[in-house]
Amino acid sequence: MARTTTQERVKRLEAHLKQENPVLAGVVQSFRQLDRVARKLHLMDEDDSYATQVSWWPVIAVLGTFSAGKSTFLNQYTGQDLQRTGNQAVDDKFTVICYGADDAPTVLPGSALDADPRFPFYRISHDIDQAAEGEGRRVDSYLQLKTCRAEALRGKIFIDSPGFDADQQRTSTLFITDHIIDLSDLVLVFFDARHPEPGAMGDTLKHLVADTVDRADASKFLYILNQIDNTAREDNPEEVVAAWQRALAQNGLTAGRFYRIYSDRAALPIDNEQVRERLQRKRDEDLADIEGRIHQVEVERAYRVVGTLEKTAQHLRDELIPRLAEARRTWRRRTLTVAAVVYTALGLGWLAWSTSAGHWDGVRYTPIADLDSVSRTVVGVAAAAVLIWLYFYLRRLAGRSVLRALGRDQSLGDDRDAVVRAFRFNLRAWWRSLATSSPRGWSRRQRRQVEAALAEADRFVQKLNDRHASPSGSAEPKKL
Ligand SMILES: Nc1nc2c(ncn2[C@@H]2O[C@H](COP(=O)(O)OP(=O)(O)O)[C@@H](O)[C@H]2O)c(=O)[nH]1
Ligand SMILES: [Mg+2]
Repeated sequence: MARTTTQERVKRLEAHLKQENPVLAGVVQSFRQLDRVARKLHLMDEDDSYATQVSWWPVIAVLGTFSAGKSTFLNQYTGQDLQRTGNQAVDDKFTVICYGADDAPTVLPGSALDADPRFPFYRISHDIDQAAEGEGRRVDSYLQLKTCRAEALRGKIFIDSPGFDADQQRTSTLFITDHIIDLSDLVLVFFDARHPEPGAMGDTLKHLVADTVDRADASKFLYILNQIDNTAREDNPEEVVAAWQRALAQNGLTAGRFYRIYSDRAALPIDNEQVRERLQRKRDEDLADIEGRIHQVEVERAYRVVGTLEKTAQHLRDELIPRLAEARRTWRRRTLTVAAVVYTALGLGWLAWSTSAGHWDGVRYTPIADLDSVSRTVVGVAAAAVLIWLYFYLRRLAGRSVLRALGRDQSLGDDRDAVVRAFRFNLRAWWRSLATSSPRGWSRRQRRQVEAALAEADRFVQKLNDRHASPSGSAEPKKL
């Protein structure tokens, strides 16, 4: 059978992960195993995969004002000259940056992201269209994808953004910014210490700070005052920082997650030795914190993906299969009830009719008494055939009524389509006995495959622990 496009993509995903994170490549294999089980049960379309429902990479977004040093930070972090930098607004696109096997950085247009479910912008053009009509076609002017073989990019996706200015932003850009904020695991919000008047950018602060501090996922935002080296030339460097802290506090950010850094590469020389040392120490501390957080989301994401594998397998075994078995039992009950009623009615009706027609002579049934044995057999077989056909007819009627009930069953939630599809597949197997409640396609082999996926999930957690747990045993990562 020709492999469908989704399956093709999942294959590519696996190949990609083999280079980047072999543990997760194994997880893709387990997802594909579950896919096969689900397809066998017809719970899943041929062109579908559990693997596409997982976000495989943690997303780290870098947002902030124009020329705050976002691109410089990413270049430094990756050790590559990936993004152009400069004080003029050099790029007005969102750039998704991820690991690629090629030595030379590769740039792909936004439509590549739009079409690829591995990335967080899958079908974004459709969403952009909803926010700003007609703009979806221009997805290439909003987004691009850069891949590059940089160790620092392994296992994560960064998003560099054009400078944010709430007053000048177009609906579509605002929409993408909000979309990015929603899907990111970590958001670095950059401000620029060169502009010591944070009061002048009220709307921007509102969007990037006030609107973010009360979110349920507020802890994923890190607010970074960059280019702190510039303050060295001020008479009172601390005052610049204090002004920012006040502005952020006015926008609701009172505690923590406020960092002060600068880029070694881009910084101006700091003459005052004392000031230099102080700024640098603070910078090193804060940078270590930020990098720690980046590493943490990567680790958490890996655990979460394995957790999703485990949940998917358990859900299949403990919810979907029992629901289908239950549906089969209802089907059997209804079939038996209907058959009992219909056969009894038929029997009684026939008895009444034949009695009144005088077919019974004592204990003999006269209409067949005169037939020869061949004809008797023919009549008997014909009668049995009609009764058997009737049974299958009633069985199908009962099955259809169960199918309709499943289609209306709100308690199935997101599983409804899958369960309906799988049950319809059961209905078609007229030869399978209703005595078994085991869903069609669910044999010992399938059960073993699901158990194997669960066992694998445990092994993956072990492997991740081996990789990420600190050898001293002090910080055993939680199983998420
Ligand atoms: N002095 C100083 N300049 C910086 C720093 N980071 C970036 N720059 C400069 O600021 C300008 C804007 O940087 P860029 O990374 O393009 O900003 P973006 O618009 O936020 O991506 C560039 O000329 C950088 O060289 C820093 O920490 N200190
Ligand atoms: Mg930039």
